[in-house]
Amino acid sequence: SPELQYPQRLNAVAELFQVALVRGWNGRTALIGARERLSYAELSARVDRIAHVLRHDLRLATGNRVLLRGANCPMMAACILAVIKAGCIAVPTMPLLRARELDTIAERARVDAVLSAASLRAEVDAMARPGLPLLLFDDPDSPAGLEARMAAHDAPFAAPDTAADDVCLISFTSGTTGVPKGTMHFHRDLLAICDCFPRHTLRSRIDDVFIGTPPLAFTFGLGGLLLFPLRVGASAVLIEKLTPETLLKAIEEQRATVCFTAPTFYRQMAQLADRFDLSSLTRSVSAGEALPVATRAAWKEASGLEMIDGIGATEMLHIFISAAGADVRPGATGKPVPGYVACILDAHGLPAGPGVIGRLAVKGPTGCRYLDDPRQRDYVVNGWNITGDAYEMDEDGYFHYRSRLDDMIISAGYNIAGAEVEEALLHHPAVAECGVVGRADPERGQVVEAHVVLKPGHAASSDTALALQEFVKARIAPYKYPRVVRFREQLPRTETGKLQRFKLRMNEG
Ligand code: 3UK
Repeated sequence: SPELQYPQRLNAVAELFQVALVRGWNGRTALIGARERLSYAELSARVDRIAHVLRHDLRLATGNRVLLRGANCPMMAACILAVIKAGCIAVPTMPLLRARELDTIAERARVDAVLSAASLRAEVDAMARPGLPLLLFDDPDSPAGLEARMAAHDAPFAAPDTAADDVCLISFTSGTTGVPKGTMHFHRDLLAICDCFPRHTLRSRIDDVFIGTPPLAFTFGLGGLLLFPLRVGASAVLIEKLTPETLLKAIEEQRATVCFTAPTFYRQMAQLADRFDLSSLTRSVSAGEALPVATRAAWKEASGLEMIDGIGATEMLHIFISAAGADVRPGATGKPVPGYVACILDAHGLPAGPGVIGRLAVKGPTGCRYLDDPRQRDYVVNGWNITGDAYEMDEDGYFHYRSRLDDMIISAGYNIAGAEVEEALLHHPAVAECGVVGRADPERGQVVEAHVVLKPGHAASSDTALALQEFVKARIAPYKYPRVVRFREQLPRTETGKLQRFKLRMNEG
């Protein structure tokens, strides 16, 4: 589409701030953190000063890679933007990663320097990389810290000349199994995601206040809590310590209008929502995992809002199938976001019509470019990105999630999608959360096993287990019911809110 054409020479961050300047947004609020609030002009000046430090003090060159580490806050946001504006490549990492995981990333991405929040330096110090330049931020009293060095430089900073298809971001997948995969994205990709989902589906506006949970190191958060708001002159609230309660409180206090988080967070918030004023919210976006109809209904009941479900992937940078408002069909993720096309591939790798469960394949302005990884040839086939999800299309072109391809449970010859059993269980009044996996079984190959967290006041007894089994049998085809029910205090999840099914299968977490 014509609006996705960008100049051949492009720096995505310079472009965002240039547009902000020309449109007169400089006095508007860009970022709201716990301790500070930055206007577009202030954020732009800070980004420029940090870029000077990177090029001048750290002597970084165009294309050098900078590992970033910090919780969601304005300074972390400014650092990511500065690395990109400096013509370098941002390699953001999740705050909870440990030294060994950081080492793997530093090695695979061949990073040239590290920018870290002072509070998270312990794991950086423990990395086995002597001589790797390290600069700490949020450490204002240290004479060697980033803030002290910034004081020696003035805005403006002129971005070095880069091509629209120069890499500016290497984002690592959370990877539930195996070595993490680095995905490369171009300057133009950062603008393209702003001009697809938020423009056509979310319909972001200048007076929006974005808020939510995904880390900026996760592309869901980088888009939703930084790039999308900056693209339209809106503001973003960045919160370091998040619980369902603190997010609800922040929505109320900041009068947030757009919320980004994962399904389980919405489910937990729904239970507490009556104590907060959520009248400012006009859209809530759910991504990261399949959105159960029961969760959609609970959040609608609590907030009055019809959620915007969207499937995205680190490989694709952001959301590519979604639906909002009157287009929502509960149970379906939606239709391809304008700019993207999608289809279902059958067992022979051919496009399948409605009613066939197959591999989801997508194409659009963004796509998978793994960093030196043989799995590239599995993800991109004939120009289609194969996300690893089993999906089904209906007669009206809506895409329905079924399961991760490698999580499909095969029991006594039947294919059973764990998500369908989870969906059924979530409608039971005693169930707070659940995860359904296949457990190896000598007779059936696999049996369906449910891991259930009960709501307060319900007993983890064999009677409850039986009641849940009967409940599922009455809602969906009886052969899908969980033959094994295990009660847990909580479910193992990643920092991005995804259930770690492999831990359920190993009975961990
Ligand atoms: C799953 C969903 C059903 C799906 C992401 C929005 O989650 C993101 O990226 P990841 O690389 O994981 C990708 C995989 O997660 N998934 C995500 N959203 C949905 N499944 N319904 C959904 N709505 O298996 C996908 O292949 O961690 C999400 C934006 C940016 C992202 N990186």
